Amino acid sequence: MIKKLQDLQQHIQQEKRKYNHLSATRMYELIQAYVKAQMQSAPIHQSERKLYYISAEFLLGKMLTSNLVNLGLLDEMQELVQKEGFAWSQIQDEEMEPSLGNGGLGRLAACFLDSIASLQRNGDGIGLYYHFGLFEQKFENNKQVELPNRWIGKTSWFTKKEVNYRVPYKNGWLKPILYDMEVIGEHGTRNTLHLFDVESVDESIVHDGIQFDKTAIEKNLTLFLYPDDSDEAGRKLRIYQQYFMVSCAAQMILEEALQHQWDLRHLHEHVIIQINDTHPTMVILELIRLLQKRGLLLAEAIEVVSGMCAYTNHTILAEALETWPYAYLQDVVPQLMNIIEALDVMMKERSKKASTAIIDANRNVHMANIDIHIGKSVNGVAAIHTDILKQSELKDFYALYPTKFNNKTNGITFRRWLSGCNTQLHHYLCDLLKKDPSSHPEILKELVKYAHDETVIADIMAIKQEKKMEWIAHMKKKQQITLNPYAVFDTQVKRLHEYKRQQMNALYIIHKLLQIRDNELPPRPINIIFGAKAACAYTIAKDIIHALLCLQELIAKDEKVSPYLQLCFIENYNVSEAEFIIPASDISEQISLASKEASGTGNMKFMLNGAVTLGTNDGANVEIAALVGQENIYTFGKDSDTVIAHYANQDYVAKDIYEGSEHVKTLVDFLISDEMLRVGDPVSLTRLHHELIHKDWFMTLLDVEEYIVCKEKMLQDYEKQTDWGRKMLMNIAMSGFFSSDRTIQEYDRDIWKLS
Ligand code: 26V
Repeated sequence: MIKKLQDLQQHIQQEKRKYNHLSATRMYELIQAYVKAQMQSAPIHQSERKLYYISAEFLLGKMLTSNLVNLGLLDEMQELVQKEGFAWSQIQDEEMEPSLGNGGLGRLAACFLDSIASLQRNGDGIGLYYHFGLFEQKFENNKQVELPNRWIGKTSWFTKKEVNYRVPYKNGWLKPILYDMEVIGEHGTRNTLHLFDVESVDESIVHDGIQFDKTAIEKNLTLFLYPDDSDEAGRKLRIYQQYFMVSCAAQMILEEALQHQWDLRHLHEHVIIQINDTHPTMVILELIRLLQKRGLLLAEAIEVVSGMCAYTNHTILAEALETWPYAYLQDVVPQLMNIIEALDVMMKERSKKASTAIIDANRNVHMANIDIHIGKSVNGVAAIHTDILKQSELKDFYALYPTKFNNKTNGITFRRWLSGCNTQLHHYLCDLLKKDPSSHPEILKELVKYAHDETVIADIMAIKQEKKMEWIAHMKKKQQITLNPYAVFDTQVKRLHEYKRQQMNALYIIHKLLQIRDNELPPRPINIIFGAKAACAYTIAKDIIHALLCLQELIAKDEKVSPYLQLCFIENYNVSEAEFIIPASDISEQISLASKEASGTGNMKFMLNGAVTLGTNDGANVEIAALVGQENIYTFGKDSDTVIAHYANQDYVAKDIYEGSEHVKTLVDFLISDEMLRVGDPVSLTRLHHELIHKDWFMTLLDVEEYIVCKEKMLQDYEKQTDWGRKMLMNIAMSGFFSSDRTIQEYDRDIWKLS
C-alpha cells in the first residue's frame, strides 16, 4: 500500500525543497491531483447492459475522504498528512463541497452512485452542473438570507469535456458542455457522473443575493438548482432545465448505444434508466422523439422506451408530484407536444379514471402519470410509503398495473457515513468484529453478543463523547458559539418543511424554557441542535427558522436557562455539517406527521452512529422500530391511518386543541410574547402563530403533547447510562439493513438486471 503513495511523497518533498514551506492549500492540491489520477486510471466495468441514473440533484459532499476510503488509502494518507504536520481536518477544510442538491433525494442519488460502483455494476449518473447550486444560507437579524453558493474552485473532481449534442429551444439551439466526475468503487472499478452545463451561461447576471433575469434562458439555465418558481418565468425556467438535462441524457444514451452497435429496436435489452422523482420525466418523451427521428414508428418507440424506464417516487406531497400547464410546455418544448397528446389519448383508452390522466380537465400535464403509464416499474422508498402509494395516493394506478409497483427501502453508504465520518467508531468495530462493516454491513449484528458487555458499551460511549468534543470545537470556530460538551445532544437536521415539524420541536423548547424558569431543572443540560434550509419562496418555513433563531437568542441571553438548555442552529447545513453532527448526537429527531415522510435517510445515519430515534411511525422509522425493538426506540403520535382519515374527513381542527389545553395554549402563545417580539419580526411571528392555530395543515398540535411526554421519558432514561449505552449498541447492531449496497442489490435484482 505505502508503495502506491510513493509518487505523492516524492512530489511533496520536491515542493518542500523548492519553496521551503508547504501550505495546507498546496498539500490538498497535491493530494487531490494524485487521487484524481488514481481514479482516472481505474478500469471501467464493461457489460452488455448499462444503467443511467438521471437526477436533478446529486448531493455529493466533499469527495476526498470518500474517494480515499474507496481506494483503501485513507489510513495511509492520514498518516502521511500527519507526518507533514497537518491535521486531517485542515486538509479536508480546503475542499469546497459541491452544492448540487437540496436534501434526501439528492443525497440518496450520491449514496447510490457509491454503491453501484462498489458492487461493480455498470451504471452512470446524469444531471446538471449548477454554477451556484442550492443557495448558501446566512443568518442575519434572526432570518435566513440566501446567497449564491460559489462552490466551483480551482481544484475540481470534474473534468470538462466537449460534446456534439444540440438541444432545441425557442431561439435556436443550446450547446451543452459536459463535466465528468469519476466514481470509484471499493473494489477499484469506476463509473462516471455526467453533469451537463450550457456553453452560454453567464454568472454575471446574478445580483442582490440570488436575483437574476429569469427569461434569459441561454444565460441562466444552469445557474441555480430549484430557482424560485413562484411566478411563470420561474416555472418555465424549471421546465427548460429539466428538458435540457434529459435531452442531453437521451443524446448520450443513443450515442453510446450506437458505439456499442446496439440495435435501437432492442435498446431496452441494453439500457435501463432510473428516473429519480419526476424531474427527469421528459426523458421518456425525448427518447420517443429521437427514436422516431431514427426511423422507429411511434408505437415501436413507445414500446422500447417503456422497457427502458423505471420511476422512483419520493414523496406524496404536491411539491414533488409535478404538474405543468399545457400552455407552458407548449411554449418551452413544442417538439414534445404531439407525443404528450398521443400518450394521453392512448392512456385514456386504458383507464377512464380522472386520477390517471396525463392531461387533466384543466389542461395540466401530470408528470408522474407519464412515468407510471409508460415506465416498467414504480417504486416507493420505504415499506409504509409504498403501501400508502398502493392503497391511497396511486390506488387507481395500482389497480391498473399491480405488477409495476414495488418497494425499495432506502439506504446509505457506510463508506461515507461510518468509515468516512466516524473513523473512531469504524476502527473500533473493525477490531471488535474482525471484519469491515462498511463492506460487510451484516457483520454488525454480531454486536448483539456484546449487549451485556459493559466494557464495549463504555467504549462506544467514549467514542460518542470524543465526537461531541470535535463538533463543539468545530462550532466554536465556525459560529463562535460555546456549547456544553457534557450535555445530551438532541438533533433535528433536514430540509425545513412543515410536515417535518421543526415547529413542534420549537414548542418543546418553549416548554423546557418555561419549566427551567419555574425551577424544574433537567437532570443534565440539553443541547437542541438544528440544521435546515428553507426554500426561498416558502414563507412559513422561513417563519419557523425565524422563530427558532429568536428562541436561540432569548435562551443564550437568559442566564438562568442557558446553563440547562442551549439551542444551536447550524448555519448553511450541508453534507459536511451532517458528517460532523450526526456522530456527535444522542437523540435523532424524526418527528414528521405520520404518512408524510416517504422514508428519511438521516434516521439511518444517526442509527448507524449510535443515536437513538425519537420518532413517529413514519417512513423508514417503522422499519427501524421493527429491527431494534420497542425498548431501543421512542415512538409517539397518531399513526398514518388516523392522519389519512383526518385528511379524508377534513375533521382536524387545531384551534380545538389550542383552546382545549392550557399547556398547548401557553406554548403557542409564547411565539408572540413580548420577549419574542422584542428580538423578532412581529409580522413573521404573528403569521406563524396564526398558522398554527387556524391552519396547521401538518397537525403539529395533534401530536405535541405526546411528543413532549415521550421526549421527557427519553431524557430520564438517558440518565441510566449503561442502559442507554446498550440502546446505542443495539441501534448500531441492527443498522446493517440500511446499507445502500442492500438497496442497490434489490434494484438490480428486481428492476435493472445488470448482473
Ligand atoms: C424539493 C424542493 C425543495 C425546494 C423547492 C423545490 C423542490 C422541489 C422538489 C423537491 C423534492 C424533494 C424530494 C425529496 O427530497 N424527497 C425525499 O427523498 C428522500 C429519498 O428518497 C426520502 O428519504 C425523504 O423522505 C423524501 O422527503
